[in-house]
Amino acid sequence: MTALLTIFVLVLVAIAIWQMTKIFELSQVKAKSDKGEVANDEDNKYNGYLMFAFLIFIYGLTIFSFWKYGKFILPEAASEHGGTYDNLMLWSFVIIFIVQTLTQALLHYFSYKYRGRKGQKALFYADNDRLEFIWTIIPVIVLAGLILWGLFTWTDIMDINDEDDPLIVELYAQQYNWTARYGGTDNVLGDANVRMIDINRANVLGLDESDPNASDDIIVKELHLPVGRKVNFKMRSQDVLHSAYMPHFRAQMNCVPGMITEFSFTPTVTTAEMRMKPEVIEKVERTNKVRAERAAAGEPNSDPWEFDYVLLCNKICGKSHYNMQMKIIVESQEEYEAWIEYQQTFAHTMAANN
Ligand SMILES: [Cu+2]
Repeated sequence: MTALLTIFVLVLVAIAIWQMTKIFELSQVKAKSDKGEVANDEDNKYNGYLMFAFLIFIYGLTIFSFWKYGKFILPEAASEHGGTYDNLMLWSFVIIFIVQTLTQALLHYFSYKYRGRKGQKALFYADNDRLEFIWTIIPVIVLAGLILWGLFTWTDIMDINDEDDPLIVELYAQQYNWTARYGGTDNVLGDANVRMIDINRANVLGLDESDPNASDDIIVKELHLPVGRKVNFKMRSQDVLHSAYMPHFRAQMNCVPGMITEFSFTPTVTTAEMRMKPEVIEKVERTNKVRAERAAAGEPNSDPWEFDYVLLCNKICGKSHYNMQMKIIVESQEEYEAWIEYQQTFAHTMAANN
């Protein structure tokens, strides 16, 4: 890697020297004659056509990207607020796309139309009130609309309250893994602080043993969520800034050392249901094809893959940041209860380690 970078830097230095020599040469010939160096009508026409060629190139690139990379977008949102969020995003992109397509066409067309021609003098246009009014008022209305819509959506999504009896789950981030904690039968998380972490006794999250709410807390390495029930997440970080990112639920919240941040959502699609969606089936097939090729070549990371929701870290928090993840399973209420029943409580873990 270092060798590659050194070669890259040397190539760049060589290009810089070559360019500088060219500039020096050009500055020398200027004095001799300015006949051959000034663009004539033929040159300008040629450049005008090149403008059109470039326009076709960027449109072509856009179509190519849609065709080639369109399949990499996330599947349909698996949370209650996800649809509203996706809608806002879709409309913002549609507007940007239309404006960009039109303005690029106009920009390149006018560059051609008003190319340099002998004897042609540019028209000086001081101002036009009506034109300026139109190109000011349209963006004002569109942008104000998008911002207001965004603000309402944001307020709606970020309204974290304890109505509808939400499930309380703590997401604990540290370099480089996630731990989840459930409130247990009382659905209340016990107090915790990094200063109370006791690795020897497996008190990995620093729970306060004297807090009665802590004894029935359940600490796990795999997040199980019952479908249709609101979940209030409380995030903590042990060391540096992390970010809890659950892309399929359109959720992300920073985890900041020394404070508790919150996010709330209601999962609407179970893992099993998600695995049956055509776009997910296609993605799994595509990925496993690549993995089969890797396996045939004897390369690592080639085990067949099955779709699962994930919690990822979305802040570059160190060298293994890329692999900081936890599996999320959305299931029926019964399946969730059956699972949680078999998890050890904090009091049990402490008793076992005493
Ligand atoms: Cu991280």
